[in-house]
Amino acid sequence: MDVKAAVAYAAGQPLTIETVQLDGPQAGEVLIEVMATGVCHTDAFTLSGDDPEGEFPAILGHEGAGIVREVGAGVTSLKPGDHVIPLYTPECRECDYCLHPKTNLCQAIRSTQGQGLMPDGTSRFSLNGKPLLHYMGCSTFANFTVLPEIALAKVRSDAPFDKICYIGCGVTTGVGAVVFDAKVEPGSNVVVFGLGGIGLNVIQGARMVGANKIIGVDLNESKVGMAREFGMTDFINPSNTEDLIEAIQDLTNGGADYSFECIGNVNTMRQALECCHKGWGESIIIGVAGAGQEISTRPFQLVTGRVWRGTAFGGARGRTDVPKIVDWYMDGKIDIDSLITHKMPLTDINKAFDLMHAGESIRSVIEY
Ligand code: NAD
Ligand code: DAO
Ligand code: ZN
Ligand code: ZN
Repeated sequence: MDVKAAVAYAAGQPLTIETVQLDGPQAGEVLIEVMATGVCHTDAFTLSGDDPEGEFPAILGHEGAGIVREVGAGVTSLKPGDHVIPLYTPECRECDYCLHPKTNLCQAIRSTQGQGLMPDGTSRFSLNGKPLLHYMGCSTFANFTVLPEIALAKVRSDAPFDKICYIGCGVTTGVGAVVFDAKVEPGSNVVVFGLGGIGLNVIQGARMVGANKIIGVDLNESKVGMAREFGMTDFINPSNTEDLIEAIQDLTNGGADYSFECIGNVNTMRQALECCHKGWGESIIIGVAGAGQEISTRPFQLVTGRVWRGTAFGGARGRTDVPKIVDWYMDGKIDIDSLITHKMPLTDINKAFDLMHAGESIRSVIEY
């Protein structure tokens, strides 16, 4: 079938709106109509050329929501009409990773997904007979896409697509890091480095679980108002603060119980570890640093009980946890609406990247 897509032909170039061809679902696959998609920093990272896994030409986008239109042979858990959120971290419920209680990193389709291909090693998208690559297994910058059944979370049908698409990445990454990975206990003191689309979701996750202090750290003071609305209790601008670690220790009676790095900067990753409480503080890296960058600290920081760890997709097992997060949104436990600062049609998608680079948006959503 013909579908409308924003094609990334090469790193560093704007996306081009094209009519491309999409083959129907093979065995174990599902055709969905994408109703809305967020534009995330990771799309921009790949488009910039800094992503070592980034391959072109490709159809980017990984933060979508849509409706099942056709299922391939053997698909049992989904049917046409079901509402779904694509999962760049699938959940097969059978691989060693899915069966291990400590990870959400299902590996069932990892190698082909990393190459921009479906599990059978081919692409469903093409233009003038030449294949176009899939992206993060999702390719939501097209109004129809095909995914494996294990990479779709079935969600309730009364949830608005233009909001729940954000659960496909940013919301789940931030809220999930608090709830599923760190498992922050009520009364904990939490520090959040970076008050962007991820950090704000960490803040509302921390508020939801009953954290005590939620301290935000950012260089940009314009982020403060929204962060307070989401639950931030204290704010520190490192550029006005002589000793950031000491300032955090003063506010938290010795250090954070949990810190979250939501920037992707190796220097703030170090600060996030070192602001943790001696003996038990845990620092969780969410930000993705540039290719080839390395983190460092004095090993004594770890010897004395601080813990350094990271999270992908908030530790969520997508088919199991994403429907729960949709319920949290529909029950008013988390706010998504205020974070969707811009909406536009696919034809304006390059504006979404411009707004992101200018720091003017939290999330832009494309509605098909
Ligand atoms: P964003 O640009 O919206 O927010 C980053 C914030 O950090 C901004 O408010 C900025 O002012 C602030 N900042 C920048 N440099 C700073 C510094 N030196 N000190 C203090 N504050 C600083 O980005 P985002 O969309 O929130 O994404 C954050 C990171 O999370 C990115 O690296 C992204 O790739 C990553 N990410 C990770 C996952 C995952 O699963 N681990 C998923 C999605 C996104
Ligand atoms: O299983 O080896 C693996 C890779 C899992 C990829 C997880 C992606 C994590 C963060 C990238 C940013 C997401 C938008
Ligand atoms: Zn698996
Ligand atoms: Zn993302």
